Amino acid sequence: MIIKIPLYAGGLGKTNGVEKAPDKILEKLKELNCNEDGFKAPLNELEIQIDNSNIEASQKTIEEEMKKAFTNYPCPIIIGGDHSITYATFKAFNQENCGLLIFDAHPDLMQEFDPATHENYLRNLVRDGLDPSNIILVGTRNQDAEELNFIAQNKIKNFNMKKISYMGKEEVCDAIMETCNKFDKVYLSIDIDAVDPSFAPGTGHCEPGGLTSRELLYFLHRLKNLKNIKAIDLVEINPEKEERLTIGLGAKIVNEMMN
Ligand SMILES: [Mn+2]
Repeated sequence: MIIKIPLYAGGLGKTNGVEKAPDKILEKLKELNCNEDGFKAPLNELEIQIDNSNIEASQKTIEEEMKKAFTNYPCPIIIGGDHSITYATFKAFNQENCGLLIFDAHPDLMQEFDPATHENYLRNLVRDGLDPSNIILVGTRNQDAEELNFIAQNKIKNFNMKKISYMGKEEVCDAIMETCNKFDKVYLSIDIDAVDPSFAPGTGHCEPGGLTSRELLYFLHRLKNLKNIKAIDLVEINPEKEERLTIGLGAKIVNEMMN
C-alpha cells in the first residue's frame, strides 16, 4: 500500500511544493514497467487528509491513521511531504527493539522545540523516548557542531558520505545490514537529498557530494533482502524546484522497493 502524506507545514516555510510530490510520483509510477527484479506491483494508494495550516493537528492525524495502516498493511510505502512526517509516522510504528534507518544529507537533530519540523524531528523522537543507539544515519554531509556533538554523545551510528566514499558502499552496507538484523523491525526513511543534487535537484536543501542514484539503489536493493523492514518513507521531493529528474528517481525508488 502506498500512503500519500502531502504535508509541507513542517518545513518552516522552505518546503512549499513538497505537497505535490505524492501525486506526481504516483502518476509517474503508473508509467513504469517492471522493477529491476522483474516485478510490477499493483498500485494501491490512500491519502492521509492533513491540514497544512495546522501542523500539530496534522501530526496527530498522521499518527492515528498510520497506527491503523501498520495494522492493515505489512510494509506500507509512505510518500511525503517534508521530513517532519517521520516524527508522526515513526511514533505510530515504534515499539521496543525497533530500528530507524535514515538516508539523509542532514541529521535533522537541531534543538528540541515543538512542533517537530524537518530540521529537528529526529531530536524530538529521541526526547520522546527513541533509543538513539537504534538510529542509523546514512549519507550525511551537512550538519552543525551541536548536531555532531549530539550524534557522538548519544552513540548514533552515522555512516556519513566521507565514510561511504572511504570504506566503500559494499562494506558500509554490510555494516548497516548487520545492525538492522538485530532489530525486530526496521523503519526505513529516505530523504531524497541523500542523493547528489546532480541526480535529484528537486529538493529544498541541495547538498553537493551525495550518493549517486545508482549507489542509493545499490543500498536499497540489498536492504530489500532484510525481512524486517516494515515501513518505508520517501520525503523532501519538491516538484516545484525540479520535476523531471527528481520525480523520475522518486518513482523508481518506490518501484524498486515494492515486492
Ligand atoms: Mn535532508
